Amino acid sequence: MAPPGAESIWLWIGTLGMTLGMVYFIASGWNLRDPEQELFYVITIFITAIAAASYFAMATGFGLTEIEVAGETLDIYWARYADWLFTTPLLLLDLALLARADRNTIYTLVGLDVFMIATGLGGALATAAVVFRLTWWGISTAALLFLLYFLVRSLDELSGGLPAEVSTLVNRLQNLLIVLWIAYPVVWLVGTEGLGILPLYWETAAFMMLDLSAKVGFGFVLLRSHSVLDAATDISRARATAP
Ligand SMILES: *C/C=C(C)/C=C/C=C(C)/C=C/C1=C(C)CCCC1(C)C
Repeated sequence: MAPPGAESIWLWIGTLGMTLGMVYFIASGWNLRDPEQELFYVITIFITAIAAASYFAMATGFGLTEIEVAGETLDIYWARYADWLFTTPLLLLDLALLARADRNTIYTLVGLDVFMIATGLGGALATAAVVFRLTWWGISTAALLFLLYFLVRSLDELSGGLPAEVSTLVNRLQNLLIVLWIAYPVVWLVGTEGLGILPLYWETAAFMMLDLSAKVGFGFVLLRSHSVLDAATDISRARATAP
């Protein structure tokens, strides 16, 4: 455990942003009675709750550790990975449920995702040599690229069977997810974990803005239209009652 430096300002903003997002989603889903729509709220509320707790842990120095690589001491916020390990599968679940993906598709997405975060953590904590850290980064990034390829392919197949407004929303969320998620390995690579071009202060700011967009922004786009969620959940009810 080490005290966080000047970057803690971004971690407090992250804590506040995630908490406000969570409160907003709780309030806007409060009177919902449809269990299928409720599920989207429950998942999205958990995403922001986990992230708020993780940001609080980082801001107060609990989520921070110091490791030594090639004679240099690095501040590593390990709590990020604990957060991402749970929140990224939940984000994929939100999108997969909206697109009515089958179980195998969901398991494959979650499996690739957990592998990606776990190997990313390997890269953050490996101390033997910088080249090994970068190798972990390469493995994790390969998993991300495969995950995104698989996601696009699966959603493309599914979108034909969805009402137009639902497939538009799936598409929008998918594009948002791709753009934001691809930025993570870039920030990591140029940041303190990788090549050390971007100082910890700005790296922390970049991850905070990405996290807020990928969680609160994503949740907002997903949940803002009840009529689309109605259409998304209606088809399953129609299917369930079909002979
Ligand atoms: C809310 C948090 C989100 C959406 C986090 C997403 C994180 C990633 C897509 C991280 C990917 C990484 C790699 C592909 C390479 C190595 C390091 C990581 C973990 C930053």
